[in-house]
Amino acid sequence: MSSSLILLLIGVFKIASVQGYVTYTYDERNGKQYHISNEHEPFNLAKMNGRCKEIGGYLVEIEDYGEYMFVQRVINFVRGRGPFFTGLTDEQHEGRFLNYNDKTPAKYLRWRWFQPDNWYGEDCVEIGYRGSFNDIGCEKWGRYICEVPK
Ligand SMILES: [Ca+2]
Ligand SMILES: [Ca+2]
Repeated sequence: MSSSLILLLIGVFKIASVQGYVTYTYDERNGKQYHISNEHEPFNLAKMNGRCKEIGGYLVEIEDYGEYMFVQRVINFVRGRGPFFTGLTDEQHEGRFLNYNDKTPAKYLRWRWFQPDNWYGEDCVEIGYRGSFNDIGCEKWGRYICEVPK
């Protein structure tokens, strides 16, 4: 099987990268681009969402299973060290996860076993390379995922 066919099957296409990011696009499904930051650095919701805005997007908001699967595949494809931060946070109200950018409620949650556990007050959400979500401290080091709509 050719590598291009494999890529087609998993639906992950790397396109020209934005500086500082590894960039993937999908779609026939939603046409969105996903940019994963290259640097491992202390996370900060406002700062990272602001950086996503600079490239026309916002911190990733996973809306359904299809998008979840795509983002998980991108993370597996990148293979770098995580955690990979999303735009979800429950910093305003414990246990109620909202998208940081527009404060809308999470539409799709797929927690890892025994998560979210709010361990020592974890209010941000990461996606691991094995998929599924974990609440994690918002100040932890990691990379973040921007979503850029059409
Ligand atoms: Ca929490
Ligand atoms: Ca946790």
